[in-house]
Amino acid sequence: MQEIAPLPSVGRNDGKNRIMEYIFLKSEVREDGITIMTVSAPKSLNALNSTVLREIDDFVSNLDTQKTRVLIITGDGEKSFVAGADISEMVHLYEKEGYEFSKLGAIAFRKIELLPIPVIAAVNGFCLGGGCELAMACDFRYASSNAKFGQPEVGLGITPGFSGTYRLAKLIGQGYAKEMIYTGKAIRADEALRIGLVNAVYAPEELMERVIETAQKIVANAPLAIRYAKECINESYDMVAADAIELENRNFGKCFATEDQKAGMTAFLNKEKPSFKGC
Ligand code: DAK
Repeated sequence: MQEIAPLPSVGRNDGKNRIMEYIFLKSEVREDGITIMTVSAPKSLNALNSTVLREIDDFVSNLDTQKTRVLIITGDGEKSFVAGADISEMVHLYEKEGYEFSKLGAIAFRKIELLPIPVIAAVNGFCLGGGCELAMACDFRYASSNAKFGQPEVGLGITPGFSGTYRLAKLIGQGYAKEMIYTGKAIRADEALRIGLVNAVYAPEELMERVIETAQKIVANAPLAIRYAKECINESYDMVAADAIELENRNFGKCFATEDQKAGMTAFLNKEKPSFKGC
């Protein structure tokens, strides 16, 4: 039986700042409030091994969501977003390790879903299995025209994991989800657009520019209002209508305790552009 390797790379402190050093992640923290996290395991088309999953967890857990207002997740290179969980690692696992591996991904992806800021997946190629599950943990997805989406797990003798069965069915409906999962077939970006798995498709060379454009529009809005709206949309999925409406009422009310609500409405009445502080 193979043990899951201990995390070989995490952030460290240099006395003042936390320094992130990862093997399989690259990150760019931009001045405009946008951070880009890139999964980078080029030899395996950015497949997710347990170290990548731990690094994603570490990255997301330590992201400064005051400074970063939108997170973009993408894959390194032109061919692949993430080609799934790492089959060369999974082949050696037995039940207990399979369960641990599953938890690693499920916990990391849930942290992405629950981040108090929007997360956009820029899907730049193969988006298979665990890759599709990573993309689905993001708030929404833009794809390049060469992207391919699929849940090929049953062809490997396993079920989709990392909450794939749950999120895919919620996102595109049970019929399409079951067809994708039972057949394991990959679908093209235009088909993913048609069934609502992605919001938009762009030429590969245009993709990141378009994602950043959308992220900048989000950054211009009130961060707390976005945070409360995200919480309502995420949580109301699992609620009965009365609870969902009450949560919305509460979060709407909370906005009136913010300076940004006064700033936004005053700017509108003065025919000015608002400037939001996030408080
Ligand atoms: N894992 C490991 N290595 C991979 C990989 C993967 N998922 N995908 C690609 N690679 C490696 C290839 O083995 C190859 O390595 P070398 O032979 O060069 O050493 C290299 O990347 C380039 O790949 P190809 O030579 O195959 O490139 P092609 O362009 O010909 O094909 C492809 C690209 C993406 C169509 C093909 O590589 C492919 O079919 N890859 C596997 C895709 C796949 O089946 N992905 C799903 C993996 S299963 C769960 C939790 C999680 C999951 C399941 C359950 N529980 C909690 C229950 C998740 C499961 C998965 O994601």
